[in-house]
Amino acid sequence: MVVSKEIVERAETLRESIRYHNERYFGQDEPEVSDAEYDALVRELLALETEHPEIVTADSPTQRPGVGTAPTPFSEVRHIQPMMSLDNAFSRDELVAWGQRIGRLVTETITYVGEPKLDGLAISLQYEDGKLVRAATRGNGESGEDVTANVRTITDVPERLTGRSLPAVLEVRGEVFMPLSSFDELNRRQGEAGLRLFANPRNAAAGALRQIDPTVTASRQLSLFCYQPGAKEGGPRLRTHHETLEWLTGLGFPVNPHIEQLADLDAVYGFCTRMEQSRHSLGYEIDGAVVKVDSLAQRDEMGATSRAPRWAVAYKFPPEEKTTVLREIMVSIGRTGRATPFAVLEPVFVGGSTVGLATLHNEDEVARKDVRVGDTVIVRKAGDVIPEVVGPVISKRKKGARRWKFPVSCPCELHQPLVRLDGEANHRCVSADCPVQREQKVIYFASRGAMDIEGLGEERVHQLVAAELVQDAGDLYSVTNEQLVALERMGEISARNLVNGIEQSKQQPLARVLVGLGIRHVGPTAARALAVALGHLDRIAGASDEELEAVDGIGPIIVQSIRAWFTVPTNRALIEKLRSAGVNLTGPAPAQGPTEEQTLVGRTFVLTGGLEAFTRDEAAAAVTARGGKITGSVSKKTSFVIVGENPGSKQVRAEELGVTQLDEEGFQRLLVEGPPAEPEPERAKTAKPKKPAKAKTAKED
Ligand code: D41
Repeated sequence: MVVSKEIVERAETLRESIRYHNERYFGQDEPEVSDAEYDALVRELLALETEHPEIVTADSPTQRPGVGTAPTPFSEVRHIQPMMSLDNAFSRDELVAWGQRIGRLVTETITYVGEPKLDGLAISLQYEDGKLVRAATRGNGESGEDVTANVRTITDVPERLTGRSLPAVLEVRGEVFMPLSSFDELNRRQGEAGLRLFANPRNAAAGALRQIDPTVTASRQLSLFCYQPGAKEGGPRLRTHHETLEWLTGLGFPVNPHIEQLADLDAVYGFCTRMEQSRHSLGYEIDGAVVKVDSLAQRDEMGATSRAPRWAVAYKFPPEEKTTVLREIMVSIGRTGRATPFAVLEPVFVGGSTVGLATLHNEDEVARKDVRVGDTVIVRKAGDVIPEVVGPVISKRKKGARRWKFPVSCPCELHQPLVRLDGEANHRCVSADCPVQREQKVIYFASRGAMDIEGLGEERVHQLVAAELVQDAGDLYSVTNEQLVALERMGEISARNLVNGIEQSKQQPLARVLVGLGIRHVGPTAARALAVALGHLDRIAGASDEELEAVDGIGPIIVQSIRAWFTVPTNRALIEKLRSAGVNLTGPAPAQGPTEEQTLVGRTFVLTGGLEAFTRDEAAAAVTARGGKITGSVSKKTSFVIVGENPGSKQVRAEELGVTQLDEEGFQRLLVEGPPAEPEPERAKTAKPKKPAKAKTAKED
């Protein structure tokens, strides 16, 4: 049967838009269509291809694993025994403290077992009468997903156990991972087929395990190492962990050959450092070492907390550092005109993703680090998320490399002067007309901590401003569907979604509008307090200093800043635009305000010095509301130290340990915008700053 031209063409159109949305979703983390709309495209294509198999092309997204998968096609299984997690230690001190703590819980001397900590996915394998009956992911520890069919394709996983006296029921835990050779091979194939590359082996392994089609999992070449029996009925009596591992080996389970018995804490630390030194020669990724008490009787005595056993600890390697070449130092202009220097790097894979850009904070920071264009520099991920240049490798400096000078004018087309006022750390572009500032203001207005307008990210705003459709946030509300469709890379669906997103944002509570206005020092906390206390934007604008200062958490500096903002004519004009567009200007936020996005999970903060817009409690509340933690003292574990006025010894400590410091503005940004998205490797490769904000500075300045 000959397939009509229309069908062939329709299929190709669908493929093109699916690829496009994949790129938005995965590559840029900025989807333009809802999941439902995306699914509809995939379903239509699948239907066409199923009906006419001859039109399937090798590069069709349907041939790509993962596309069209329902959110979770795997059924949930409860683990017979919960799969606990691991407590962490980040330094020799913390490791020793752990050893001493558990030493007090038992009378006999403790011996240990050290294991490489694989950076993969924990899995539970269940055997009945020696036969594999089920495999499940760890999930939340209580229950995971049934991935039996896929796990059966992993050649390391024994289908049948060998040896005598097999337990009737045996559950074994281990880590599924993707060896680097498989990872490289997979990305080579992905690249050849013009498909998205995986950012790291762990993501690739996770993707491979969650395939609908087990033959795809099989082609991804996963591996397994086991480390722990769970539920067990029958089998030998075991007294130690090393005996247990030998027994598991005898049954046919793969056990990591680098596991060692260790006599004391010195030996434990020695093992950890050896592992760190050999981490890049193992053929798979590890992110630390797991240290466990060997004696099972002692383990029983020590017991567990609600989440983790006391008898084991994960020693996490310090953040990985790599060297690369600093190609260029450029300056980006923020919404307040602040000029931030940043490094353009030869892209380098570090801390789990490719880094091409890194902030250099301000002039003094560049001078302190003395990084120069052309230098070989050390790069790492601060707080596990923010790329950072640690410093230059002086021995590799080229002759004639010159100290960097802060550019004298703004990189925007107006080239207005950048000035650094006395007593300030930052340069600012003082022009009220600076188009880059305007653009940044609109980006901030639309960002998720402010008006949260779906589909309106940096790229889109840039397009809108460049097309002169938008000068300030108020103009967003008069942009029409027709105007949007005329833009490049903007389809009908995207345009419609964007118009809807903008329309919906009119209903956002006053506190979000206030944040979106970008008044200095008025972040989410102050904004909410103002909205609750005064109830309408006009009342805030018209309030006396006394009235404003009477609001909880609002001090003279914020009052002054609010005052200053409302006197600027363009700001007043913005408010009038918002008003006539019908944007909600009344408060307060519903008593049970929107819960914050959990953008700071796993990050630890320490506060030092006074902040303008927050009391200590408010700053702490802002962090914890987003899933982060506040602690009292700085350690290597600390992700960020927030440095206010007159900071104390904690800042010194942060300096010593190389913990990233954030000033109040940086902290506000982190709260509103969340940690920066990780660039995908193929995007970062170009490392071309896409915004004019990051336009090249005149080096000859
Ligand atoms: O290599 C690993 N990633 C690893 C993970 C390991 N070698 N041992 C582990 N041991 C445990 C306990 C002590 C709780 C049985 C683990 C994990 N747990 C683990 N993996 C993911 C969450 C917990």
